[in-house]
Amino acid sequence: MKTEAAVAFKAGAPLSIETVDLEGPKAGEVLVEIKATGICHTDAFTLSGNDPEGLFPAILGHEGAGVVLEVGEGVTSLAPGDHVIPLYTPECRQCEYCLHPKTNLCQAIRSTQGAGLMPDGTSRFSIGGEKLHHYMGCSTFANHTVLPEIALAKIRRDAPFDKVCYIGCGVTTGVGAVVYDAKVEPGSTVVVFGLGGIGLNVVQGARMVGADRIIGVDINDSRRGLAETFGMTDFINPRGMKPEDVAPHIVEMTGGGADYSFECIGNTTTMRQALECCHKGWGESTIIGVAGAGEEISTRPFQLVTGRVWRGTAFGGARGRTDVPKIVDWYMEGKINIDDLITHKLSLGQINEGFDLMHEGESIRSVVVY
Ligand code: NAD
Ligand code: DAO
Ligand code: ZN
Repeated sequence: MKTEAAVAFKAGAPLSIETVDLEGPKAGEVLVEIKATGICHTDAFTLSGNDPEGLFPAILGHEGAGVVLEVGEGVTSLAPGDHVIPLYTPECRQCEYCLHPKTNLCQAIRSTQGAGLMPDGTSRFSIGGEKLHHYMGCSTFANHTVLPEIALAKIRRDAPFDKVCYIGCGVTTGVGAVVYDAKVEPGSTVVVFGLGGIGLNVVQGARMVGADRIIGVDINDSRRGLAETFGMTDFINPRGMKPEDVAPHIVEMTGGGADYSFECIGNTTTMRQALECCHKGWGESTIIGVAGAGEEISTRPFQLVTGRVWRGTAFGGARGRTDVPKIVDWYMEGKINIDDLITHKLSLGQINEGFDLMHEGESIRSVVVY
């Protein structure tokens, strides 16, 4: 079939709106009509050319929601008409990783997904006979896409696509990091570095589980008001502070340090601050932000010897097919707020404006509605 897509022909160039060819689903695969997709920093990172694993030409996008149109041979858990959210972290429920209680990093299709291909080693997308790579196994910047069955979460039909698409990455990553990975307890003191599309979801996750104090750290003062409506109790703008003074300042204002901190920027200096603002003996810091290729983190090992814990999370520790439908329920029940984080709605033809808004710090989330 033919479908409309925003194609990334090469790094550093704007996306190009094209009519592309899409082959139907093979065994174990599903054809999905994407109804809406968020534009995330990871798409921009890959498009910039700084992603060492970035492949071109490709159809980017990994934060979508849509409807199943057709299923391939052997697909049992989905049928035409089902509403779904694509999963860049699949859940096969059979691999060594899925069967281990401590990780959500299903490896069933890891190697082909990383190579921009479907599990059989081929692509379903092409243009003028030239192969186009899939992206993060999702390619939601196409109106129609094909995914493995294990990379689709079936969700309730009354959930609005233009909101719940954000659960495909940002919401789940932020809320999930609090709930599934760090397992923040009621009454905790939580520090969130970076109040963007991920950090604001950490803030609301911390509020949801009953944290007493939620301290936000951001160099952009305009993030303060929105963060307060999501549960932030204290705000720090570190501009003008020496980098080495940020953690001691937080330790002092919390009377000993954070129970939990989250780095939601992707900056190795703030990763160190996030660890070192944690409470001696028990404070845990979770890295969510993705640093540039080749960058390294550092701290004095005594920080760890004296009981602080440094960890990281991908997709909020969520097992997509199991947990994403629950997060959709939390949204529909009013337990989490997505509407106020979606600051811009665009058509596919406006997708490059969405990247501009992100780079200018003007948007929290732009959503393309097909
Ligand atoms: P964003 O740009 O929306 O938010 C970043 C925020 O950090 C902004 O508000 C900015 O003002 C603030 N900031 C920048 N430099 C700062 C500094 N030195 N000190 C304090 N604040 C600073 O980005 P986002 O969409 O929220 O993504 C955050 C990070 O999370 C990115 O690195 C992204 O790639 C990563 N991410 C990780 C996962 C995962 O599974 N681990 C998933 C999605 C995104
Ligand atoms: O299993 O080795 C693996 C890779 C898992 C990929 C997880 C990526 C999470 C961070 C990237 C940001 C996603 C938007
Ligand atoms: Zn698995």
